[in-house]
Amino acid sequence: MKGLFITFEGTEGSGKTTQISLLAERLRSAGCSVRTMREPGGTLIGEEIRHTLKHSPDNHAMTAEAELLLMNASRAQLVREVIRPAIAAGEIVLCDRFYDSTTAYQGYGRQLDLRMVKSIIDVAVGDTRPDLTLLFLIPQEVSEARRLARQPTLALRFQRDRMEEADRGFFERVEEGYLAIAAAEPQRVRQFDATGEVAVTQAAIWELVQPLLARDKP
Ligand code: Z5A
Repeated sequence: MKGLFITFEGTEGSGKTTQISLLAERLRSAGCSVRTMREPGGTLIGEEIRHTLKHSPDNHAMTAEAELLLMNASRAQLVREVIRPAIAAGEIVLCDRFYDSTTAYQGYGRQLDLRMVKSIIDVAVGDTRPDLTLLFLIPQEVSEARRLARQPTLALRFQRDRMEEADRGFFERVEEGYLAIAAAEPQRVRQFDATGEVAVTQAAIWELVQPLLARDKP
């Protein structure tokens, strides 16, 4: 049986990580073989790239183009080393961010040419595309508050996060990008309000995922 590939998208602090772990637990209890991963990262090479992108003390001067290529270098490795083999083995792959993040953050947020962004993504992923993308929507203020709440933890580790240092206009453009992506591909990208209780979002996600599980059954 061919596996399933589900991606999770949205702005910072929208609850993706929390929900991935709950969904993985539920799927495993239902007897499914599940693989969870995050972008950028998910492989040894990808995690090194993640550090460079986010936390390296020397990354202040990174250009938007370098950022675009590094995100997709990490992705090219993850797709070939982990995602494709897992799908081929019939596993359910849950990925915290995938190429829609690049369109939203580097395309809309950094305002790089969208056609160029798309062509780089195409190189990184080839025909590996998600079966379903869950887009978590939360208001900017909630996202900002959750971002600020973890600053002390980062400071304790003597870390900073370059990606989170962008201004409000950047995050507003990211949100606009996500809405444009969802409007262009409503079948694949299912958006929902993620401001409610964790259990409410969890139930909404299960409604969307469950039909896909039955898909391959006779
Ligand atoms: N990026 C990019 O620019 N281009 C790309 O192509 C890719 C990524 C792939 C990755 O950051 C950064 O890279 C990201 C986009 C960029 N940057 N920015 N800026 P990351 O991997 O470190 O983090 P993230 O993906 O942005 O996720 P996150 O901020 O860690 O949040 P989350 O996973 O969506 O949420 P969470 O960790 O589950 O929850 C956040 C907090 O809220 C936590 O304390 C929870 O307990 C709480 N929470 C969760 N759900 C709820 C509800 N329902 N109510 C109340 N509180 C809740």
